[in-house]
Amino acid sequence: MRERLPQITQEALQSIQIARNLEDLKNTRVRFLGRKGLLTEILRGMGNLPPEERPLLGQLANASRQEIEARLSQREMELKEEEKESRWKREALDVTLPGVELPRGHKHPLRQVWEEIEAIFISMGFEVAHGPEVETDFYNFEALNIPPDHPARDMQDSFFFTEEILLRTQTSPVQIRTMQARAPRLPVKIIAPGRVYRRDDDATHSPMFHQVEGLLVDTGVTFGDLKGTLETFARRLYGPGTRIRLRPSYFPFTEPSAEVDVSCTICGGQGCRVCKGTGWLEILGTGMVHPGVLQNGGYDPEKVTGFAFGMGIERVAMLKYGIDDLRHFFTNDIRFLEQF
Ligand code: 2NM
Repeated sequence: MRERLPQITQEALQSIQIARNLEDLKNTRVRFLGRKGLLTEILRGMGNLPPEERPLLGQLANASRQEIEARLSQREMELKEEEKESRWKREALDVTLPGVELPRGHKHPLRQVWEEIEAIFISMGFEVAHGPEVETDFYNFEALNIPPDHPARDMQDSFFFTEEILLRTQTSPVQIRTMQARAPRLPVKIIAPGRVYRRDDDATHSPMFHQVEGLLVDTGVTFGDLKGTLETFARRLYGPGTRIRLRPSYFPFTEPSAEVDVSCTICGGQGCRVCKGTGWLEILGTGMVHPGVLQNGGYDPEKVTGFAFGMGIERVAMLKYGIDDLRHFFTNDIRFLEQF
């Protein structure tokens, strides 16, 4: 037994030294100091020794036990410290690492063009007006001088909720509502951008699309004001070299009426695929506001005149970027959208 004791002590100290974690250490403690541990067995076995040998062996065994206990708690502290250290390393926030880059979105091309058009007219002193998308027959048609037998009123052309209520087919009802709210104050100088709805669906027509309409009512407004305003607009939108031309046309709510062409934004007027060889692109409808429409808005057509115009935002965007199919705007294919 006297030989076994130093041997067991050495084994225990070695086992403590090589313990890699607290679990190892706990097993070591059990193996040597536990109820059936090696050192415990020696102490128990002392009963079988001659009485004169007991005190010395008891002393030695206790000394061993104390040394093992001391080394165990020292090693335990070391291992706890190591585990804390490695947990810090695992969980620490390294502020020098590059951040996670989030994909950045941007405005839809139609919204970009919408805001560009708005900014140009705002810079010329126009205010932006809004109104409901669900309209009455009165504001959408009647007040705009669109007669009851006009084809636009047909179920084929508009979305009706009832005979009287429909989705607006243009933003002109906003102009009537604004005039009525303002009359008789002057000037009325507004643009009305927004969604409009028509029963159309092909490469150049969508059942929902976007329009900007404009209206200027004041004393002494002339066709010259109309032309100068729209020429300024076209040059701001498409560049200073842009020319415009007016062709006679017809709208129920204006008289006289005209279509406005701009020199082709792709070829500059030489003739190409986009302008179909003509050198011109049609982008606007316009005219002097019909006296009956001014009257419906609450203004006296004997005292004031006005001009109005309207354009489709999809069409302006298609001509600006050379897009061949309007349905690209609504398919939401990211490969299309991220080009703008
Ligand atoms: C167009 C063309 C010509 C227009 C007329 C009015 C109103 F309400 F003042 F009568 N707003 N917008 C107008 C005139 C719209 O779109 C092609």
